[in-house]
Amino acid sequence: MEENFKLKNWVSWAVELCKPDNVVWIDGEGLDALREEAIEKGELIRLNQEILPGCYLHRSAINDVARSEDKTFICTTAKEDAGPNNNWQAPEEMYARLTALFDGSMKGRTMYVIPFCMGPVGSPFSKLGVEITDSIYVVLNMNIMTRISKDVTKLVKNTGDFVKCLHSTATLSLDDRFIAHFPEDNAIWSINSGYGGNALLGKKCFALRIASYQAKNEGWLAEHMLIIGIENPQGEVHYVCAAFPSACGKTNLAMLIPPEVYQEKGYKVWCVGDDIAWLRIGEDGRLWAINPENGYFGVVPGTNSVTNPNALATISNDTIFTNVVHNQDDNTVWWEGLSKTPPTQGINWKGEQWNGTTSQEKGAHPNSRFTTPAKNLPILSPEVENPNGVPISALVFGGRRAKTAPLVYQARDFNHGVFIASTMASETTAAQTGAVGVTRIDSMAMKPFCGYNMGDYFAHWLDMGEKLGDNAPKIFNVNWFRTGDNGKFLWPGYGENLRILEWVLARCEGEALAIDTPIGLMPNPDDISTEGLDLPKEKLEELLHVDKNLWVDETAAMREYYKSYGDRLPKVLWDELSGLENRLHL
Ligand code: OXD
Ligand code: MN
Repeated sequence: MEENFKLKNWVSWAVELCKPDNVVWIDGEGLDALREEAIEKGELIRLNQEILPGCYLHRSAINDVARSEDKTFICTTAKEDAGPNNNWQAPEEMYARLTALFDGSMKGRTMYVIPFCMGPVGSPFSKLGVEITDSIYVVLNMNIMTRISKDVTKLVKNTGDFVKCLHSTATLSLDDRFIAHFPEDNAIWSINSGYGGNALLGKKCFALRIASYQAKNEGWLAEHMLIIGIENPQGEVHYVCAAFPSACGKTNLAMLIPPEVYQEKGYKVWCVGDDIAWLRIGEDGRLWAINPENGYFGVVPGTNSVTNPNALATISNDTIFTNVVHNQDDNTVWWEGLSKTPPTQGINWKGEQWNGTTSQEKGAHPNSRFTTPAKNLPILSPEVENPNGVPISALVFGGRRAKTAPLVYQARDFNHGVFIASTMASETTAAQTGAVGVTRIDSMAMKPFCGYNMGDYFAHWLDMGEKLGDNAPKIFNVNWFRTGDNGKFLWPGYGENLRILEWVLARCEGEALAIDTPIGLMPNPDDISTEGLDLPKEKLEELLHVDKNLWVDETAAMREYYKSYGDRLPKVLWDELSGLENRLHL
């Protein structure tokens, strides 16, 4: 009873602050009426229901198309607890600033209250949240991305234990846009953005920033990782988690279709998750993972029947498209990379008339997205609802690097793996506002998502490694994006990435050789199967080549980066860096 009070009290407080005209509770039912309302208001366009049943198009404000990292804050009492990896403001100051902005922000609007569950309902991994929002688009997206039901509402009421997520699109003012996290209070306040990563608060804000903080305190990990199961011809499934920065192909890897020669041998891939993994040490001492999400919020451009046929099949039903081209010929959607025949009668992501054969500008925004339910994915893992998750054999990290990082290498041991992951760098993409193509260190692909000081986060990783001991998954680094002198990608990527994961898993099973190099353990070109693939050996050699001079420059950047964490950086990692420097100078 008292627990139920917590929810009621919090909602009453939000009503008093935001002053909506009415309040609607969301339990997953009756959403058709909301869809109709959104269509009437012009927030959604119903697409051709014969070709794309259950699909809708949304266009966001032009200044609101990506995560706003400069507007994202971690508000801990002590500034050092947020760390140099986060923008910080004192909680009382941020609360005061945002209280003024939320005051009356929902006048003339409806407030939606959405109790939701991250992770399978009833799983020991799972966590509850409640998002308050004034956006139907957010309600409909949250309904795809999280678990929402009468049972979840009951659970939230009965336990009173939930992350408080307050969101208003308010005026969409860029100047007053804030995505503020209060890890010490289990609270998130987001205002003036309707973009997924800023507004669907179950995703980055809760499942990564708040959850990473909870995970540190409770002894588990919340990571920016896909989870896939690789079934070998003997029918055994081994699971891999892989972390890549935003828009570096996690969704494509999570949904990969094995190359034909592998299919013929009986290989299959099962997708558990494409973006976030929550990992715990199981009773058997191994690392187990669940996907806290219930759908996919994927980058659309480039998705086609070659790059990701599974995604294409999934998004032909029950999907919300955001900021793609509206093809007026048949009331469907189009984006760059879908086909070679763009519509001539189109409306671009900005809402302007657009002719794909004559226009110089892209029709879909580079960070345009689909939101689609996991249940529609043809290769959805049967383990996705398993409350205990799946056991993880390997942790793979990767970035987008034109040179420097080779196609694949393995860490010597867990601590070395933490070092590799903490210093991994990648070129920025359109998933965040700001310049594209700038190389930056993005530790564990979590730099924009870690809800506390990353020095402490590295220490937590090392601690997890110690607890896991011999049961720890092996750690690898991959780079699908290496280019040759002509600037073209050397590696074909997509389904062919299975060839690399095959080596990774063989290493985990002690069945593949590796050579010791200054940066870690690497395959010989002959250790990577190229059966059925037209890839000259010289290319594979180039992909696996390590340029010592580039790595010496790289270690200088690592040193600068580590310094920014001051005494919060674990000594073990300084030792690992010195070890790498020594090996490079030999
Ligand atoms: C995402 C991101 O949306 O990383 O997954 O930006
Ligand atoms: Mn992501």
